[in-house]
Amino acid sequence: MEPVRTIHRHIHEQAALHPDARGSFSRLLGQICLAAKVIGHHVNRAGLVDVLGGAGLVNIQGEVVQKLDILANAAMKDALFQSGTVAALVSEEEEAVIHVPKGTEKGDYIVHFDPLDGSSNIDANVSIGTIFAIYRRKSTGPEITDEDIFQKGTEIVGAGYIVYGSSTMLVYTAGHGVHGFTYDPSYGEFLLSHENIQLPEKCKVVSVNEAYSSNWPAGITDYVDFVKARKHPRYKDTTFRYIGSLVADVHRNLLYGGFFMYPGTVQKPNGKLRLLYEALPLSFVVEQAGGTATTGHERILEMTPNALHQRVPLFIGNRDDVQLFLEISGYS
Ligand code: FDP
Repeated sequence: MEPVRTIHRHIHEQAALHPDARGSFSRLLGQICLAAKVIGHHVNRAGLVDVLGGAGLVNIQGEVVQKLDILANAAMKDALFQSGTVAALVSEEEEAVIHVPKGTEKGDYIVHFDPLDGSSNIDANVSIGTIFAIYRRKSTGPEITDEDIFQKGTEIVGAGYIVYGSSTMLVYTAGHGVHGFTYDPSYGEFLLSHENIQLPEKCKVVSVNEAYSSNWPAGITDYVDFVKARKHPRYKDTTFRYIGSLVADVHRNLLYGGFFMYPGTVQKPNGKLRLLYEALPLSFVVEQAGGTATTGHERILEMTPNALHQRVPLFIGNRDDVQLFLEISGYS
């Protein structure tokens, strides 16, 4: 029988790579696993209990809030506060920085998260996910400052996501490779299923919502047409697939090889995706897996964020495809 490797064992092995580790980062990751189990449980039971559909609210982004968004947000906050390791949180669902409640143990980490990405797909049973990035607090005073919240992606100490799909899978990196764990309901544990994920060389999939193509800035269509022509050796067997759940699109491309784009449009030059809890964590994961991510002008991980819910155009995936995109679109 194959030895069973749980995520908790893996986290402890990774912690051993940092001789000065005091266990709080491991505790934090452990609590994200707990939140993933709670959210996964509710996602799997959606339809059986009253958690599907809108909550009758609109969030700070002007988007309809789903009941599962609220539930996932609460699960992440509860789990992270219980860890006693966080100094502050940023969530897609909340307008302002979330401070640690009075009487709760504080720690040194700042966590940015999107509790349920792709939530407009929930009612159709399409894969959705949770995305997170972890930073170490910079300031030393009693108050959380902008310096703590608006760090560059190069300062990330851990990032990952959970996909609730045909199974629930947690993918994370703490800077030593990208590792994937599949939830085994009979053990109640995430078990190592994808060790050291590397982006495959080939470009199996290009993902983009072409509905916006008439409003794209010049150059984007040139690249998309170049792929469709299927003349370049990279694109002879490439297919277009767009789930419309960022986390699921990026996860599929990470496993199959590919390139995801969400460009800005003439009306919305920064596109739709959010820097802090969508683009930055996924860019960190994809870079760790050998890929890259850019706005078309700047490496995502080197951007200095200036607002909690800031949006950015995102071009993420295999290095060769990002390079070809930059050349053909004329962005480089
Ligand atoms: P959703 O609105 O369903 O939460 O940023 C949110 C997001 O989904 C991404 O997960 C997804 O990639 C994108 O929006 C889809 O937007 P479009 O429908 O405009 O393509």
